Amino acid sequence: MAPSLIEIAESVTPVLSKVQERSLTGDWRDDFFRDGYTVIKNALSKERAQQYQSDALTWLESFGLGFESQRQEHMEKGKSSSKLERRDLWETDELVVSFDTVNITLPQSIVGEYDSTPWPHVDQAPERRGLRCVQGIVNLSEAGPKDGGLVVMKKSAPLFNQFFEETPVKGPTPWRTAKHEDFHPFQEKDLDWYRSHGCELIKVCAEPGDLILWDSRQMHWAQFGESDLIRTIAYVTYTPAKWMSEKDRLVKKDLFENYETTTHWPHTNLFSHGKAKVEIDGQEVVDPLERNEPITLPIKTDKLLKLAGALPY
Ligand SMILES: O=C(O)CCC(=O)C(=O)O
Ligand SMILES: [Fe+2]
Repeated sequence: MAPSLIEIAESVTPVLSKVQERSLTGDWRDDFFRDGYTVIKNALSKERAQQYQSDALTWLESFGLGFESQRQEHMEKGKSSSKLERRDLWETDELVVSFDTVNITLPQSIVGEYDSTPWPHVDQAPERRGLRCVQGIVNLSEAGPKDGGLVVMKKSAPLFNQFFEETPVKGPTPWRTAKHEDFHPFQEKDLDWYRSHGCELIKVCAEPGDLILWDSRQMHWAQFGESDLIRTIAYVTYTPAKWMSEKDRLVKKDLFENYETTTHWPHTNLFSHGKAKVEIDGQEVVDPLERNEPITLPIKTDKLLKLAGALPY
């Protein structure tokens, strides 16, 4: 039987004591450390979030696949003014950012019935102990109770070690080869284990412009919506640049220069997703609609290059 535990190469050991041993701060961090997730209201103004959503949908239209005609009737409306809020989780400004995706989930009225089976998982390898990554969703559309959105097992993150000690990973772990080192899928019975340890499932509700943060050790999944709304979000994660080895920085620099996406992790677990593929005449080929560079090229400021790992701090 294949070994189940993998060697996680961490040439740079994150220093987390300051973050983990913090006393109460009276802000969103208290909720985050207690519950394993939090929603920061108005990280972006609603107007700005809606503009980003509009840009994302314009991008989708650019493939000319017929989405243009359906767009207008599904667009959200609503206006409010709000302030930009920025707080620090890692107590440093020297951060690196993930190259993750924008998620545009079209409603069933456009794409037909979803396969909406829950897929509870964590995005941190069981061998990687402690708080190492905090995932983020910048919400660009409404996420109400009936809209698509994130589901979390509240308070599960701090039970990560205990769970894997009591339930060691056995047998082959094929997902580890799927361009993602940091992932573990759960089984139905595992939800009961967490529930019996005081956790509960929460559908995270948020408005356009809100930032959802969750610990990568927290059980979660994306739930499809029943509404007619186009779920539009950006996955954004930041971690301290000093956690990234020079070897990983060079991998990241290469991914950046080739406009590639990778995983939720900014400083490690850097795998290219490769080109989008389609099947033509029974052959898997690069999608003819795949682009080698984005329509809008990034403005390569010093700050951006450092966040991308292309320049060291
Ligand atoms: O889209 C979501 O709500 C969560 C998807 C997910 O599992 C993730 O981003 O790690
Ligand atoms: Fe996930």
